[in-house]
Amino acid sequence: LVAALEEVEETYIMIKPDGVQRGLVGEIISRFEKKGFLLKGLKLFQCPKELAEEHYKDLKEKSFFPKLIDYITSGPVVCMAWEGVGVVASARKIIGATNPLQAEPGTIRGDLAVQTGRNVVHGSDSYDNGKREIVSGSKKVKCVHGFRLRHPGSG
Ligand code: RTP
Repeated sequence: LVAALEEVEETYIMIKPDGVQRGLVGEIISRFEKKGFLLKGLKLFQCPKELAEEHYKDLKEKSFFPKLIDYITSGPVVCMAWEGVGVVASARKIIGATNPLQAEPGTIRGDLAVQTGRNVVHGSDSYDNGKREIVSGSKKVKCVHGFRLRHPGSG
């Protein structure tokens, strides 16, 4: 477990249309920056329906799936790749529970949202899904990767 926590990982974070429309982009980016993670790529992007369906393909059978696709495609999203030790699990903690009313105060959803269907941000739930989402982003969206930042203190 300790070894896993020390591994440098990447995760895919997406500010959803309500986050962009409500002017929360700076606030959300700031929370990841202040924690000490590295922003590796960023793009403002209008997600086409097909890519939204691919991104949420695991939820295809859910009754809320059509609404979810309408929501995600309702305006531009901000696609980002963030790098750091343990960033996948840590980002999920920073984001908070899926239902913002159950998310702890201090988390993004706990502080900034009230509805599950308007929960302002997405974070990959595993390292593998992060890779898949970043690759799908960079291939189809050209949203992330392609440059590296130096870690603080690496000289
Ligand atoms: P995300 O993928 O967006 O980071 O969210 P999550 O892992 O916390 O939650 P997940 O179960 O993967 O659901 C993805 C998104 O679907 C919407 N949702 N609506 N009952 C509902 O109406 C409902 N349940 C989920 C939310 O926008 C959720 O973030």
